[in-house]
Amino acid sequence: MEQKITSLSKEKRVFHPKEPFSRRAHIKSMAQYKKMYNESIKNPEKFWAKAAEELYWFRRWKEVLKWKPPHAQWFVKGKLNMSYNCLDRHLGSWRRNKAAIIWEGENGDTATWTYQQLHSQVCKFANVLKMLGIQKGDRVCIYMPMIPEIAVAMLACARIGAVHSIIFGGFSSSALVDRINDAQAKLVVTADGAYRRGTIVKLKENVDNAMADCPTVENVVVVKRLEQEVIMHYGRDHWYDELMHSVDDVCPAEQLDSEHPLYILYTSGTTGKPKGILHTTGGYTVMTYLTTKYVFDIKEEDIYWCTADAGWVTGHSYVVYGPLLNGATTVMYEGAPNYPDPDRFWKIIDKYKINVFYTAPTAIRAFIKWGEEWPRKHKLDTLRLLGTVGEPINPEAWMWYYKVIGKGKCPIVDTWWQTETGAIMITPIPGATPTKPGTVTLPFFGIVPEVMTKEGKKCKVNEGGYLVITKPWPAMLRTIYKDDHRYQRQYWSEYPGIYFTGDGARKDKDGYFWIMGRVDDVINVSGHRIGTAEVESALVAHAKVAESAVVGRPDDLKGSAICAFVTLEGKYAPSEELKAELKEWVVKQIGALARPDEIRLTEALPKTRSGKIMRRLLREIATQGIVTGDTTTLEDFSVLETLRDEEE
Ligand code: 7RM
Repeated sequence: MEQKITSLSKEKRVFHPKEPFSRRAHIKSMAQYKKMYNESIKNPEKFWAKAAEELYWFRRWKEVLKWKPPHAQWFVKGKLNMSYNCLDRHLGSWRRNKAAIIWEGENGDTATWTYQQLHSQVCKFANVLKMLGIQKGDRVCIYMPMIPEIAVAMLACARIGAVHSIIFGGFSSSALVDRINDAQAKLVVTADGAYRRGTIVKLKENVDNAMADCPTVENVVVVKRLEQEVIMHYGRDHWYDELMHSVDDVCPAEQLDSEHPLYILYTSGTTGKPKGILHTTGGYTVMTYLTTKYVFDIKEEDIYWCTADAGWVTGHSYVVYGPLLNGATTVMYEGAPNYPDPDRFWKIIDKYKINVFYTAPTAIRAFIKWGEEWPRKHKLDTLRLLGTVGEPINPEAWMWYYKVIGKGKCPIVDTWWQTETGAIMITPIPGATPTKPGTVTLPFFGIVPEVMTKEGKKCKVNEGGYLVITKPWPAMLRTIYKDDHRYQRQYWSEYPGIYFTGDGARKDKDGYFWIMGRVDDVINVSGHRIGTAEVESALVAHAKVAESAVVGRPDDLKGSAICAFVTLEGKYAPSEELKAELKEWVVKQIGALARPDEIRLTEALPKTRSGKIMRRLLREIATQGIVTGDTTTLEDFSVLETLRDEEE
């Protein structure tokens, strides 16, 4: 059977970086990018060593890379500390008085923390952790809202060599139980609650419910965020503020081995129990530092905002670690994008004069649905660079972002990476790379991706296949926590010595990568394998469509039939005529092969907390009418009810 993925996309638009942007950028031209890239892959060890020298090491490494596939060690025998590099390194200069974190709560509370202030808090909390018996290597679970204290908790762990495991604040107690037990965490840091869409999320209550089944947890530290009565369990629970009063602000950063674990972050596999992705210190520090610098083109005076929650890898690498390593000012926002109104993000951008803005396609599609009038009410004139991550961005959403938010003058960096890769892997460099809507363009320095056939041959130009990474990179995951077999099977068994991403992709004539969606989601229509992204993009390009998710349903004749779930833009009503129109539209846009057999107009799509569409659940609905698989990572359960109701 044919194994390549058939590409149907016809996108042709190209946008060049504007001269004033390029002139001031770290990397100013394609020629410079190409020269640096070629050098970086000719001698990656030299390239990464040079980057590492921009950071502080207690002891220099002996060897840049030790690669025994599939296990890598980076900056072997080097000693460093992430927290030292994020904080102490800046205190010797004027940056000690620079804003490290600007925070806005959903309820309008605000706070600005300088590097010096953040350093003091981190040192104090590191002392608190030690006082509560946390030692180097112990696991600490963090279950908190987006408040500055979450960064304090992360950096305090990193300071003493404790391994943090952040669990997204939207997860339930049962998700907490699984993750805490897998990591054998000794301590939980939480808050009495969080604000979300004007209501209260009872974080502490969820922790309490989990505790009966978490025998390894000895202490729970509770940050006071709300005026909520919570039950404090004597001997186990402690108020953060009280503990912070009882310690001083001197805590030398542990000199940690480069391969000392920094954090575990659980991601749900398509099936089975969540995988604890393990990241270590040296390589991750170097690569999040360098990608932030070049991809977001960070300038000393920039105010940078990544909207991700810290419970997602994007929050780890590009809200906290990457920006602080660069001495940048990072903005944190606690709440929802549409609270109290759908222009909250645009208000925040104007209020803090944000320069660099990084968000997800799911958010952009929601803004489109809510209407242009919301961003139009705001100036947005401080923005100079936009970014996106998390899913393929449909060209229509890209164009909207470019025109309505960027006013046609901000480059867009569409960054491809994964929890497993730790840092951005394929991305435009904003002052250099001409962009095209819908492509993640070219590899970052030192990264060698490829598109391969099932048999391990390089695909031809525009031939869809499997996206792989052929060389180790500094921020790569080291293993799946306590399950190295699964690590080897999951990522390294498809092609020996080559990292399997699980994404489908093609490379165009310019060498640009186009992500076609997860290979698990590929639909086989009459022997042609079709990626979800292109059919969805064709639907989203229709004026009445806000969002769509396409799945395959078994079909006797064709193998799979295409079933498209579609949400309409606010002002349009569902009808049979519209369904027929959409089917014809797809045929016109990309061809008869992709004609949806069925269109289901729906109010909402099921998504993960980071906004990724859960096609697996839609597949179950399209096939069996009900969902039987795991739904712990689903953001909003009512969506499943709606999908079922709409069917009747
Ligand atoms: C950072 C993050 C990883 C998966 C990945 C892709 C998809 C991420 C893009 C993208 C197209 C992008 N980590 N993905 N970025 N697809 N274009 N720019 O999202 O572990 O949560 O997810 O997300 O399928 O494999 S993640």
